[in-house]
Amino acid sequence: MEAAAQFFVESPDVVYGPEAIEAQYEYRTTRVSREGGVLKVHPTSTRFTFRTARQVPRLGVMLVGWGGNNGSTLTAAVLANRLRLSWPTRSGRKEANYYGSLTQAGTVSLGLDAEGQEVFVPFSAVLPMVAPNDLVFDGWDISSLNLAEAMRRAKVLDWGLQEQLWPHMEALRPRPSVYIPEFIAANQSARADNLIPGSRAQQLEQIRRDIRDFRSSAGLDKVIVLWTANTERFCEVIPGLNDTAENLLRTIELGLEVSPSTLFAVASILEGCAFLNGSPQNTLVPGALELAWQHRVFVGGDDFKSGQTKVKSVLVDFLIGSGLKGLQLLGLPLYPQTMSIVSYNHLGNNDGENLSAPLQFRSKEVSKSNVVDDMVQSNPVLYTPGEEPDHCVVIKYVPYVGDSKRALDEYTSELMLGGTNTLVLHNTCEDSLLAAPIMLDLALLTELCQRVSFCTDMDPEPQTFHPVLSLLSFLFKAPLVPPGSPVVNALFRQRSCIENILRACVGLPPQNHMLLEHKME
Ligand code: NAI
Ligand code: DG6
Repeated sequence: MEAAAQFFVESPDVVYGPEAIEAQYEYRTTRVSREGGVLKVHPTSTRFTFRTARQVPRLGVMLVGWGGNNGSTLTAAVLANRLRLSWPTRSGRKEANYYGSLTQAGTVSLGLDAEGQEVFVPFSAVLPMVAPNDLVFDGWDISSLNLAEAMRRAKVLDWGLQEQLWPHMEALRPRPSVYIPEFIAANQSARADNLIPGSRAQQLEQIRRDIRDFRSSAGLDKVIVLWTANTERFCEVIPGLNDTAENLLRTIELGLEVSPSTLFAVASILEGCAFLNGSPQNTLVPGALELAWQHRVFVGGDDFKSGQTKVKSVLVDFLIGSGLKGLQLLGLPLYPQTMSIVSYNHLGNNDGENLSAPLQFRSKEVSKSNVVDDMVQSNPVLYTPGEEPDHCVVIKYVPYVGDSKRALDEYTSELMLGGTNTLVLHNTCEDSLLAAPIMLDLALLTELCQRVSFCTDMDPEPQTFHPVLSLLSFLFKAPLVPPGSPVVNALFRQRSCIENILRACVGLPPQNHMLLEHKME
């Protein structure tokens, strides 16, 4: 099936062939060297050829934790859109949509029209992408409830929508999964009634069989596996155990310590399926990353960046970015010099209950806290090396509020001449309705990246993106990046990365927001 092309780039550098779009692209950047205390900046240019296969596959997504709030909500959202459902609520009739999805509800500016006005198209129109309504879902859960019952347990969707979805979701039943009690909170044990028996090696084989079975029985071209199961505790990286691909595979063979999420990552990689980790724990241990590298399979993580952290990665960028502007003007550290960030939230869903255990909370605390690091490090004038803002993260479990998470944030920064600048935010939202569109974007963008290859004038051998798919950083709290690559948390830098790489694939220059056309007489 071919996605409708909604625009064409008319340029000698871009060829729309029957199988692929090929674009010649000049990547202009800079290289910086330090010479005798002076920074020397050298503009550089590399010629790329991007090739994007136009045929979109029939794509299957397997969710680990399918019967959870996120899993059932994403499945419901795609069904509701596919069936064009609408339902009454006390504030009027609502219709299914994909709000919150960058690819489906975000736009890209193509340029100015004859009247000097910007022309926007949806992200999904830039390159051929799988249509979300065409996705096929399957997955695993340690809880045996079918997806209709899981949707009811989640208490996320309006009743009128649940009623319409029920017959469509009732037939969907999660496959049995791997339960190792010590990795998730003890309060989860009552759910665990749908388990794969046997040794770790047998469990790995079963997961691999499940993937193959889904691929063939649903007639799929591709499968992507997404972990949206409970947050696990971190696992220790131990030489000989999980530090290399060989050691990790031996560990599984011998039945030594491996987390369920790592087992799923290994199974996916061995089946040639991209694996994405939506939870904070270190699923992709060095051995799993090496395995992905060996098999040239995409992996991405960690921890969906949905609400509070998304705002944090905008606000801290704003605060520190504003400080940099003052410095450039006046040459003195003015605004803000130091800072404290306090993020509190309470929620009452099963995720909240699991996170009420100390080790699982710790995994989440780490991913929620690291998110300001790059912004702090980007401003060595405000922050000396090693200096950090005070940053405190609190999560409380309050069953009554269910999936409706409350997030309260306080940002305190210093103004010039001893002033204090305090910002306070209160956000209430259905947590899973924020997460579901992010899961969708992860699957669609990962699949698109699988169809992109490129070569350069220096290296004519076609290659694909690095198996650690850092292009997905916009969607993760603690983005995984290839070794030695800078981690970017600032939200709009992350968005620009996706936008500009997609533009490059159709031979368009990076979005520069200069609008010079409107700055001339
Ligand atoms: P949930 O608790 O409702 O769902 C998790 C599901 O995973 C449950 O149905 C549980 O039975 C199942 N499960 C646990 N261990 C499993 C295993 N080994 N194999 C298969 N299934 C297993 O949680 P929710 O709200 O759906 O969140 C899922 C994950 O996404 C959590 O780790 C959460 O921290 C993370 N997350 C959620 C965000 C949100 O906004 N909702 C944002 C960022 C991350
Ligand atoms: C409480 O913090 C539960 C968590 O699972 C979060 O809801 C989730 O990680 C989303 O966090 P954030 O910071 O992106 O809103």
